[in-house]
Amino acid sequence: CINMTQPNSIDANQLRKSFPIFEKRSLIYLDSAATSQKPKIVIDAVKNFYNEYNSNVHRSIYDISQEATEAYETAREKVAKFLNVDKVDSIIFTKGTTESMNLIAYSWVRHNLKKDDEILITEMEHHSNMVPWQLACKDVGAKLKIIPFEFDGTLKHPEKYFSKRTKLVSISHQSNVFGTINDIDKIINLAKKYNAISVIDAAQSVPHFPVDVKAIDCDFLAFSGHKMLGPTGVGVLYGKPELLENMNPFLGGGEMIRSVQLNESTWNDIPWKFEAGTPNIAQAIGLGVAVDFLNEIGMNNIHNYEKLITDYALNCLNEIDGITIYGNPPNRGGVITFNINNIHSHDLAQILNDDKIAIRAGHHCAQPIMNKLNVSSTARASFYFYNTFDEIDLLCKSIKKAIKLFK
Ligand code: 7TS
Repeated sequence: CINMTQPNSIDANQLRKSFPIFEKRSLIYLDSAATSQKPKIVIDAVKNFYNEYNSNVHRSIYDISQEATEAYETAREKVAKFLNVDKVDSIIFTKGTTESMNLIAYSWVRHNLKKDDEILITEMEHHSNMVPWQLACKDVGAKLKIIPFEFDGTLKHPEKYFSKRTKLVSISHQSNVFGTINDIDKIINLAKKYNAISVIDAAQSVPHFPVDVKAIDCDFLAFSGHKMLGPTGVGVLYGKPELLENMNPFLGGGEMIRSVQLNESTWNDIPWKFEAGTPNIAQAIGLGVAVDFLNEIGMNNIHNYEKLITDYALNCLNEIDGITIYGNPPNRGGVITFNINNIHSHDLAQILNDDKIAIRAGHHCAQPIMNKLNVSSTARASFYFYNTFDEIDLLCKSIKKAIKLFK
């Protein structure tokens, strides 16, 4: 492998010390696209909530309930600031990207689309940015149109797929298979030109590089807390306030109402109109602390470091005989999907696991990509700022060992 030194802005070995899991076990964790590891301060924030001020939010005047409400709403403010969003009430806490997409599909699409309208997605979407639209299209008689990907993992001429019937376009900011950072500015501009709503699946982008919602000016943006150092069970839907205000609620129940009579009800203001029931309080507070941690490191530093470690990994992996790396997008993040000749990805993952290396094997919730690549499954290594260049060397060494075993 070529010699590369780490930039001074990120010291992965030092940062790893903030993550208890790396202290407790020998682990080369290369599956951060599935979920990231959690720093101690996030785990402690969740623990402290339950130990010290566990109570429900938005409903009681006693001290700990006020504290819980304040911490929960502060987390929302932190997320808004992180995204450069002025209006905090445009940040809705959901369970994750999947729920955020379903919220749009139920509360916007099913009320605004009719027969023969079109929703536009791409062929490289995660199932959670595909299936909710399939279901909604079926319900309203709309059509789902697909922008195909090229084998280099990019999208060519997306403008060809827009029409005056396009009412919503939803696209991943960064692919969880190819690592492609898609040109969302182009897509959002096309959406504006065609008067369509733009939705950004930011599950793989917000954790890894600065995302300025004001600058990109999309209508909706969704991501998951657990991929950005936060707990599972909390995610975000950003929506333009004027859209959210005119949308019907998604789930009905407590919290989301203003008044309830026996036969009808009125709705709370945004964002609470979309947060029915007791929310994931500890998790949202944990996400706020994760945002603090990311800010401290600096999203630009994270992005630059991941670019270096990904280039390094690509160089090392490309030297391996019999490897196929899927996609070669010019603008990419830290996700590399590949196969090794004559070794099933599950067998490879098993052998790597013996060396304490965690990679993902399977379809990565993107079966249409696998179908087009004509494979049933692939191996995937994905990186975060806590991965070291040494770990990449060990990954390549372990893959070479697997090749020898299967000879
Ligand atoms: N969108 C993208 C681009 C994703 O990568 C994922 C999860 C989701 C949406 C769904 O997120 P969730 O938190 O609601 O589940 N991606 C992966 C993955 O690549 N491996 O495991 C989960």
